[in-house]
Amino acid sequence: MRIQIMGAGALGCLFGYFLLEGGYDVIFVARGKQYEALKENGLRITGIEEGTFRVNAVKKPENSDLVFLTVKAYDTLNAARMLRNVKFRAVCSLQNGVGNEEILAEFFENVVGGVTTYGANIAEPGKVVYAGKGRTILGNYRGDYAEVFHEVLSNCGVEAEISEKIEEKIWEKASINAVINPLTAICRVKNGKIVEIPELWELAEKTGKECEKILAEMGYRIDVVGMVREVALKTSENRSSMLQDIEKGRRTEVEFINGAFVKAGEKLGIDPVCNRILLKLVRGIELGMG
Ligand code: KPL
Repeated sequence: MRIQIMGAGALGCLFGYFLLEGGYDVIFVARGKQYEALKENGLRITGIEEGTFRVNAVKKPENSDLVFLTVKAYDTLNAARMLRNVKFRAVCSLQNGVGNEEILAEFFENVVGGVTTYGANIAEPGKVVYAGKGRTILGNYRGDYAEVFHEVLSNCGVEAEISEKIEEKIWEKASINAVINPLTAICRVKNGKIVEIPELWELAEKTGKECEKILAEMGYRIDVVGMVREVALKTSENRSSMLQDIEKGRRTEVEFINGAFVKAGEKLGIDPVCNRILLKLVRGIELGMG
């Protein structure tokens, strides 16, 4: 079976590696230096597991059976437009943020929503650090392919769960990111420091409670504060994806994370003070980078 990783960055390469280990024919769609490095030297994995692999790296998507989408949320529309030109049966998003599946569902019949807390960093182009084992949850957003993606991951030793409430799980993951990511990105600290530094934990709790309130209004009862604590401790040595983006001078996904809570809060009559401040601070850093 041919499986395509659309967006072979840190997380995309980690899942691509799992798929290679599971014996699948994997296509890595990447760009820039990452593409060059993957093509020239293959994929190097270090951290929890190690190995070097020759990989099929391409710049544009090709025909395949399945697609895992791991591009940044602000690139989803662009990726969907590129994928429209090739043939595949179904796409599964493993992205951060809210709204990706909605965009995909406008283009494709079989869309699986997914969230994962696996941690991965790019040490240098083509070299990915497998930093933390996580949980992966999949669910049908449009069509009926969640079971197929689940079986593929199981065959690779990646334990995933299937949820009938994938939208709730996407918001749940976004709430964890809404707390950990901007605080680590603004203060330039690893995830564990959120719990360790009292000043940061105070802000984490306030933001987490605000997310809980917004989610409750949407009908989701989620212990955001408890989950943030658990994930920050489990991935304590990880640099959040937003911190990595800021360190590399790249745009972040803050608008699809805190921005989504700001929009939802305003719509539901809850003033999203913490999310708005974090959104504006991260936007300030992004714009200040020039
Ligand atoms: O999803 C993550 C991210 O960095 O985007 C967490 C779970 C916070 C791990 O770093």
